[in-house]
Amino acid sequence: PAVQKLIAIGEKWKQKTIRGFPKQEGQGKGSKYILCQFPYPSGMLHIGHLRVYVISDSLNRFYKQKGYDVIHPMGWDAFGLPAENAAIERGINPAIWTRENISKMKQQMESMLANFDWDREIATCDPEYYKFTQWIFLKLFENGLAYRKEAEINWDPVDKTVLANEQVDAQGRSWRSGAIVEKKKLKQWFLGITKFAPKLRKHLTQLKDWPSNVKQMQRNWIGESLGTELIFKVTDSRFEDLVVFTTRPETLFAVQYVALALDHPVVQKYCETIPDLKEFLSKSDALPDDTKEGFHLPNINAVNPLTKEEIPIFVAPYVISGYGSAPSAVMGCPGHDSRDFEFWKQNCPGQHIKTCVTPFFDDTSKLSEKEKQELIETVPFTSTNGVLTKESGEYSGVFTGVARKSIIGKLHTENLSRNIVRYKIRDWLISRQRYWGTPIPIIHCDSCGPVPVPESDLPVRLPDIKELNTKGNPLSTIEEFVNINCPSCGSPAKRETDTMDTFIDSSWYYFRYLDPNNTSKPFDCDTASKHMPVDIYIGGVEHAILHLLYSRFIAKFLGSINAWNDPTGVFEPFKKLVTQGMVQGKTYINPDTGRFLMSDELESINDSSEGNSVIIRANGKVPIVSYEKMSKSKHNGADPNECISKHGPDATRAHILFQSPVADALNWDESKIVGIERWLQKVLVLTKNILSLKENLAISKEYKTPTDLNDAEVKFHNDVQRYLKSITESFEIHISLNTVISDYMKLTSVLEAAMRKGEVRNEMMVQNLQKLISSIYPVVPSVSEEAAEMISSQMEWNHYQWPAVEHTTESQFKKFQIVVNGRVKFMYTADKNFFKLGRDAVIETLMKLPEGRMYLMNKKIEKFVMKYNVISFLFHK
Ligand code: ANZ
Ligand code: ZN
Repeated sequence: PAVQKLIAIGEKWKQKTIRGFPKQEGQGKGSKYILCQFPYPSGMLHIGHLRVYVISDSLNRFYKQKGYDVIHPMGWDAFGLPAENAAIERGINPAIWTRENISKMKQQMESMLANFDWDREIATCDPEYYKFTQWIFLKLFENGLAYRKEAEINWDPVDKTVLANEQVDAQGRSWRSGAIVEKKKLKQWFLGITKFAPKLRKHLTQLKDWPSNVKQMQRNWIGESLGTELIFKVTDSRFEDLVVFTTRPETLFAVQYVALALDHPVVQKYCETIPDLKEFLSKSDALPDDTKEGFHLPNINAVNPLTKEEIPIFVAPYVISGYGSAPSAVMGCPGHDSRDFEFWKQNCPGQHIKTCVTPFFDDTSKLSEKEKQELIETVPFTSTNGVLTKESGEYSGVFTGVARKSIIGKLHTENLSRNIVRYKIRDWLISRQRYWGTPIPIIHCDSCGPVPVPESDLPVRLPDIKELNTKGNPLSTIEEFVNINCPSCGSPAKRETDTMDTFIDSSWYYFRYLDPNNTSKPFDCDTASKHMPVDIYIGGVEHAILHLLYSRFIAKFLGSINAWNDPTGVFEPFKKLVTQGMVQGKTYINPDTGRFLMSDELESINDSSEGNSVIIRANGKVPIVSYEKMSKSKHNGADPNECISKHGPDATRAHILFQSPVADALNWDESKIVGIERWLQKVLVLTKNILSLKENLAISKEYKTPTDLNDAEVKFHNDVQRYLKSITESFEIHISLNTVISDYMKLTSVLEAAMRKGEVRNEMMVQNLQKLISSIYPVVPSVSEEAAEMISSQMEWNHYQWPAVEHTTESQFKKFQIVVNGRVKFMYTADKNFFKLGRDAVIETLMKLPEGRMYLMNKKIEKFVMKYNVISFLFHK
């Protein structure tokens, strides 16, 4: 019944809470842009969504109560494969499927009482939106940042489309379908993100409010290395010099070969004359990335620029191509690099390994002689710190760092070296051979080449299709779509039929929210500049690289074409980033078979020692229990709708925040929600009880905490302030929402205890009850409204205002120790300014007390001292 009440309260206040409350007048704190990552409209809100939206909605309501103009929008990342696949399965248009899902998910967001600015709602599949995705593409094209080239690409054989590098995991699998990605050569569209690599890298240091692990992931992905290009001349004059990239020029004395990437021009040239090489190349495509296969190029050697020694040249798939500006080549140093070491062992087995760097031990080294010797004998010795050996000519005995600089300098004067910064990141491949995405606004003309669609012809609409029945790109089969005249010369031409990666749609949506109805521009410059960057961005850590890197790139690009202004000049889109941890489900495994068990295969038993435990129904055994990422196959999913309908929206919201810190993984355990339900009931009962206090109930709006507090009131007042301060800071500074909930509970208990003991005056009880009810509003809005309704029926107050944290006070009273001849004889509680009465008045007052008469009467005072809380008498014996 108590739980029923919470559900009913949720229902009663649903409309009011999702609409939110009117702007708090006269506070003028400015605006706050609080954004959570928008969902893909799959049709089902899952528990991970619920977690992000509870976090962002709580912050939204908190800042509104504080008097900010909060922007808290919601929309739909609506293009993408699942819609297309679902449409193929069901034989309907993906647009219809998507729309239906959007309306279902909107309802689910409403049942969790999420308060979003629905007047800013966008869906990336709306022509009004993708018109401007296309506009951005055209601007990129205009600036040389969108181009088409033949490239070896990642092909997902299941979804039959190309993937960006960022969308292939370390095991070579598609991030979406999980299929092993194949390599193919195709003409594709790319965006020039590498041009922004230096800024994307550098500005990471300015993102003070981003989690460091996300910044580290981006740093690794961008992969800046400060290195040197060295020139190796070759002994065959038909070829140009080889340029190798190295971060370790001081290892030149131990270089034993040069290795070329498969697509190096020298390799391509040799290929024409050596059939074996051709065969090597064709089979190399299938080799894993860490392969140490090699092909020795005959009749040609490279010349070490420092020692002038001639060394062999290999073709080696482990040299990554297209990485950096020059064609890829490395100098192979088996003695100091593990990859080179493996390569050498495989291709030149048994041959000598050169070294030129040896460890250096200073006096403070803690290593034993044995350990030192072991380190000296380690091959390869890969540390960048050490000294050069006697094999290193004039550099022998010199520290690696010093030798590096000096070798670079020497070779530089001979035009054989130059310092460069190189980035690992590649340009962003955005072509997708699918229907449900933003059409690329380009027309291919035989005489003019790729011609941009004129801005006035945007959007290039996706042709309406009744049904999609094959995978692959249906646009190329629609004649009316494909055939068009060239906007430049008028002759018959063909439209581009690739659509864009959906990550482009989501790379600028936060701008569109600020000006969602603009029909002439993606967004107004002044409006965007006023509200950007987003103050708090909340989302999953799985987007650490993909979405967040793309968004940073596009925001910077839009800044570079003056689409928005940023006085700091960095054009970073997200000021503070909150990455919420994954929600994991309780998983039961049969210990014998390793099979995941469904809930109806399990049975609860009451084991008195351990509380509730679970056994497998079929065999009575105890299953293995763990928490894992929720998935259908593990039968460990939790349904947010079910939780809301069983426990009400507020308990669900508070429970999800209480279970773990926002950044940590959350092990979903619904049984623990009872603690939250009890707390919410306590709040309602407490409200009722305080309101039933008879006297002095109706406090005026101007009621201030009185100054004549007794000890109990002082403690009560100070406890309340302490928790309020902690709650405020948890929202404002730490975003520590689990502590907010525990502070709510403690605050409630403070009021409850005071109520029970009756030591605090009624007005103060009511005043601080109001503070409690206002402060819980961000997380549990319907219970807060319910309690506020009860209070407001008796007095006027604004529960939407965040309660001010008052100063803590000291007691008006103090306990004094009365000391006679060095011993404490009794205590006396008096106004803390009791001393100020002066010696005679103090003594007179004390003499009136029974204890005073007993210890102080008829004695001759030798000495009298008042200090701190001690009143000391020395009597003559
Ligand atoms: C000689 C050397 C000696 C190297 C040594 C390392 C250790 P980071 O810092 O990760 O960028 N390298 C250069 N280009 C490469 C390519 N296209 N494919 C594969 N490897 C390549 O690594 C820079 C080092 O990676 C470079 O320094 C080069 O090997 C290798 F004891 O040059 B080094
Ligand atoms: Zn033309």
